[in-house]
Amino acid sequence: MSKAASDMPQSAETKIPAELPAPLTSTNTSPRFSANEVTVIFVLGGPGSGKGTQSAKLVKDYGFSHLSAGDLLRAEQDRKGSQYGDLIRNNIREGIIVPMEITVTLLSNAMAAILEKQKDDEKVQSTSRFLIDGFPRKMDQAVYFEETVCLSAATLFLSCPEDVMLNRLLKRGETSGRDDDNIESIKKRFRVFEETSMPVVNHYEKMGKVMSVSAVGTEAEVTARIQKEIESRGILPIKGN
Ligand code: UP5
Ligand code: MG
Repeated sequence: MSKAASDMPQSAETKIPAELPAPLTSTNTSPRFSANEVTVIFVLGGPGSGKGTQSAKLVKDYGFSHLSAGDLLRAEQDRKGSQYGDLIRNNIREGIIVPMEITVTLLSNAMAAILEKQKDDEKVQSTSRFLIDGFPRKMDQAVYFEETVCLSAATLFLSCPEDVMLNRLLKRGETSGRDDDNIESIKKRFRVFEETSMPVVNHYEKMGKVMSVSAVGTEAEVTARIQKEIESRGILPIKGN
């Protein structure tokens, strides 16, 4: 079992194949982190909408910790000795969602590592604010994460037409080296986003938890829209605090 999986409590009711990490919990009803102490904002939007780009800006402006589910999966894929490397590689190339237990375990452990680091440093309390980028991509992931890891405070949704995203991804694909920055994979990613991930956005929208921002325009224009939305909602300390 991988280190990530062995860090997690075992479940008696796992529905996943034995080689995958056990779910975080089956009977425990309380999340690993309290939403009173840890603020989680999901960042959702189609492939190439600018989730990573804008998250980086929010880290700088508001002191968030940024966790990209895709980046964590790519790191696990490349980690020597990972038993999930091939599975993750194949799923990403096909634009298919990796079994949620793997992604949630990676996210939960990354959050724990960051919180552990800040424990002794009262000046770095801002790191208890997390942007979780590219997750949850499916309704069951959203439920599972909120039940076992942390309740989300809000979702930032970057709304972007496919033709704009396609151009950005093809351009990035010239140099990115990402296995999924090719036209076949991109089309599959678009379809999965519409069919599987948009229902998550709609779910949080109904709960009034979505900050929806147009991701068309320059990076600076999109950033300005996000800042306006975040500050008008009053869910975060004002910039620089
Ligand atoms: N760019 C950004 N903003 C721009 C702007 N305003 N104007 C002009 N250009 C702009 O941006 C993409 C490109 O556009 C960059 O070159 C950037 O400079 C430019 P980026 O910020 O990287 O967009 P992002 O939305 O982050 O695009 P990304 O490709 O990362 O999105 P995906 O959602 O497709 O990728 P992710 O890494 O999240 O997931 C990849 C795969 O991992 C999934 O398909 C899935 O197989 C798997 N996965 C799971 O299984 N589970 C998960 O929970 C998460 C991922
Ligand atoms: Mg990204």
